[in-house]
Amino acid sequence: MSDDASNGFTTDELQTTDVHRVGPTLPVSSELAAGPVEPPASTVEGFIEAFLRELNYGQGVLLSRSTINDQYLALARTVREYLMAGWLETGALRREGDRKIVGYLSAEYLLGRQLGNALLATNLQDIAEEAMRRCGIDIAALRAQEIEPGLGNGGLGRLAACFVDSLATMDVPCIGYGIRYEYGIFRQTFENGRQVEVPDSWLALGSPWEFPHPERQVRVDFGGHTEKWTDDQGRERTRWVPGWNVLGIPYHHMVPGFRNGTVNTLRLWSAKATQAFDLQIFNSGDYATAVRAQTFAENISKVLYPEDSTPQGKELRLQQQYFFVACSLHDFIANTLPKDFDLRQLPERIIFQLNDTHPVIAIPELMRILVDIKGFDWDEAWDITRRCFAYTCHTLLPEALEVWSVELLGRLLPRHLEIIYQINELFLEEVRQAFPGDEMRARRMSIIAEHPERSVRMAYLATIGSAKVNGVAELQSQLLRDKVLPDFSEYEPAKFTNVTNGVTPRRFIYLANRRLSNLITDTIGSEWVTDLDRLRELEPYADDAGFRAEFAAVKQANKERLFRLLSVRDGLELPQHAMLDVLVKRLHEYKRQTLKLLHIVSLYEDVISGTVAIDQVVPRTFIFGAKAAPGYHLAKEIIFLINSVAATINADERVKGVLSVAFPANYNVTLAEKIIPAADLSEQISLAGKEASGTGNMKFALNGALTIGTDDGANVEIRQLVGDDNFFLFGMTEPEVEALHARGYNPAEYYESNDKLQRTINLIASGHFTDGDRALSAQVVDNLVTQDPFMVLADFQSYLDAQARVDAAYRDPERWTRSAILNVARSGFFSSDRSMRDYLDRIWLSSPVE
Ligand code: 26V
Repeated sequence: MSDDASNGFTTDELQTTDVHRVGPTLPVSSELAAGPVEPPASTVEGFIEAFLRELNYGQGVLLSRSTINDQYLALARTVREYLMAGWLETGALRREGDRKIVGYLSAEYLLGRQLGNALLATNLQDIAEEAMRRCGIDIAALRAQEIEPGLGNGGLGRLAACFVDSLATMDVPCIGYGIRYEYGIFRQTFENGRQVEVPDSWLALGSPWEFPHPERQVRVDFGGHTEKWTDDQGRERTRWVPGWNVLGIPYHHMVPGFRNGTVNTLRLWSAKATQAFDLQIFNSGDYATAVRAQTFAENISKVLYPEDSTPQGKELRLQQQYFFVACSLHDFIANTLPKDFDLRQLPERIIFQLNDTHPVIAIPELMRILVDIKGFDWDEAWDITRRCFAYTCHTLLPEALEVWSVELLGRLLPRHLEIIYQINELFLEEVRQAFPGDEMRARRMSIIAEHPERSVRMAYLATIGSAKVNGVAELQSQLLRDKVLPDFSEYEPAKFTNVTNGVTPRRFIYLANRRLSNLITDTIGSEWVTDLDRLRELEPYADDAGFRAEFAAVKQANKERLFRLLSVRDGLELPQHAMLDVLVKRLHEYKRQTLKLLHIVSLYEDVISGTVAIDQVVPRTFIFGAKAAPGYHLAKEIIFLINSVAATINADERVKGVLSVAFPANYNVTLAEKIIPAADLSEQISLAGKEASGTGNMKFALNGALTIGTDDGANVEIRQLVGDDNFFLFGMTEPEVEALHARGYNPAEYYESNDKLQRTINLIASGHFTDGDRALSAQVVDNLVTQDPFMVLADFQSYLDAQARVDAAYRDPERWTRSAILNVARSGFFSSDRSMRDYLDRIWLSSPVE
């Protein structure tokens, strides 16, 4: 990017790439060609014609010679055509209008499969199915061909995907910015019960949903040093003299709204070596080094980091963060804003929402653009910058808060480090003025931490540089204010707010649960799809025996669909009529998969020890789904133990058909869409005060599962809405957890004093599930009995008691179904459309627009 001085404050000197602008701009309608951008006719015949054209002329094959993959690609491109006019139009309206745009900055987007969603958005499901049938193709086989873009780890990435869906559906202008990882979250396989990671080559068979734009490349600098210089007005300025650079190539994805014609854009950046860089080395004759250098540059977007809780301080990760942020800011300022845009108006045109701290380097980057390149005075630049950003914090775990060592940051981004120091100095001056003599406070609030090494606290930088800071559920937002950022919330209380997470009903009800959708629509009409509060109208039907029977039949059919899938996919044969008890989420100690395991083993132990007769046990099938970060040793031991317990219980004739455990490998969005609609019981059992929100919990409730859960994250709000009678609460509250910590928690006391707990743990420790090899369960067992950092043993009895209440409720099918219906009817609040309205009202429109 150019670093020359400028007099004006407009966008034009950032115009360093090859974007070709046609001007003066024509009205959108006259720019749309009559031919190819006009969607094919929305008839079966029109669809077949477009499909065959794609197959023949796009894919280059005849139908009779085509593979399933050919057919899938042609089908995807056909559906794309129907979205194209809307996409072009939406883009033009965004550029020409003066509405404030949301720039969602997220290192992760866990999108899930695209075909079904595109068919849904265009209302082409039935037409496409019939068209394929007439071509002799089973559309289900084509759907199954798609590898989901798994460009995220879990909740945070999936939330970003739900949010962009809602914004498009609500016709809010939004550009989602992120990274086009060549490899997304790893594919999980099990070998002898142990997790083995396989690279996720999601691009291998072609990627019909993305549009590369190499001509819109952006250069991103790294390294080097800074220099002072004096401009022609005699002001001392700084310029960054970078050491190396890479190119960012944008890949565009369509984000269609639900049948409203709006198609927003997701812009994902891919790294490429710069030519200049190559040539220099190639010319020196060192071919091998040149190729290595190229690989080095392209490594930046090669792979998603699969850790989602403990920052490793990896250099490549910081490179990823700056890479996509620099590309995105540049893209917006130079290519999206009009050429002569007055940057003093920037906060009126854009709000960059920071999805956790991963994109926070955008704050000093915007300062650098404004001060170093555009020649703004610091104060004015800072005033603009602070109004362009808002920050969402997604965690409460102290170890998940990102910090970057000053050494690394200064080496990779020397100018940004200077800017951060300057921001910090001026901010701490303000704090000292507000709290004279309170030097400890200033030290606590410093962006720079001194121990264990000098480093930059990204959450502090985000808070200081943003107009608003939000948590993702009521409880977490409160704890954020009280425990994580107390000094900041005391200093600027109005900055802090809550926006409870939500999920998109399009994917997680309509697409995932067609049977339930049809039942709901037949009962209350179809408005609920974009107005989820309408689900309330189902409440009276909870007391209608006929409706309950239909509802129960939907659940049963979903279970059977799941079992068919698990049989083919994983070779699992599960009983048809058992309670489906589901725990699916990333594997983490705080989420307490081990607590679920103890419950299962205790039920099993009751039977094999003769304490409980088998015919007294409510039949249950337990489903686990969980990936562990590859470097998270204990999490991987827990996975092995779950698989060991599953193998033993499933093979034991004494509990056959009554207790079954399934752990299908590679839990992802695609599998979630099959599991969640089939679930009876949703397990949300984190230690209170640890799960920021959870979003799986919402998906289950909306699909008619009852929750057994702690008072944590959004569980609190789910329980308040569905009512205590329809939610199984257990465990300590967050203040009780704190109090126990303060007293000194000793898990051994619980082990010693609870006979059932002791028998359960002893059975695991005995090697019963590990072919007699005690060592194979020792790490998990020892950790529980001696450390138990997330107080599994302390909540064990309460959990068992709640599970007994679950059994009692399940024995009464009418009562259970009634509760399940009320869960659906009362969970409309958890639509991500509502979350988006909250962001709009409380955060994005907080500065004047329109
Ligand atoms: C953190 C880190 C730390 C550095 C290493 C790489 C990495 C990658 C991702 C993250 C994000 C962790 C935070 C997160 O995923 N939080 C989850 O956000 C969900 C959406 O708000 C929320 O429902 C979950 O409760 C919360 O755990």
